[in-house]
Amino acid sequence: MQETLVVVGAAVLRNGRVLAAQRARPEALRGLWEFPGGKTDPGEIPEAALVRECREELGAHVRPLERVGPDVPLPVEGRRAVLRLWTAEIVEGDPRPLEHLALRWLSAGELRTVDWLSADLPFLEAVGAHLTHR
Ligand code: 9L3
Ligand code: MG
Repeated sequence: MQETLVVVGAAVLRNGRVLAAQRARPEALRGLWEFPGGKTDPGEIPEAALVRECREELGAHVRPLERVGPDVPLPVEGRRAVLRLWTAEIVEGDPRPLEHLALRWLSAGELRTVDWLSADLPFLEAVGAHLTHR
């Protein structure tokens, strides 16, 4: 049986806000918001994938801080996969939407004002605990 694919996501924190990213593709997910990240490569440590994906997608160097919540099952291209989330901080650079339509920095009060991918919804409560209210 094929191994479970780990998709990593980063709840990038800065000044009491978290970074949300609006997907451009695939068409079915276009316009929906997510924590940036993506699939681990074969043999790649998940934390390394998180750093690589944030560099590719945001043009910034981030550092994972701590795991947020349990893995969320998520089918990817017919494979068994999970979404695994970390909080993260920026080490260098200012995130830019290199592969997304837009980026937003959300406070706790704004966290539920964007239309999240369903896989990311179970993490919102735990992420919100890291944010300031406004
Ligand atoms: N996905 C869901 N939530 C996220 C991320 C980073 C990814 N926070 C889903 C969307 C895709 C799959 O995982 O179906 C792979 O993500 P990507 O490699 O296309 O970013
Ligand atoms: Mg991605």
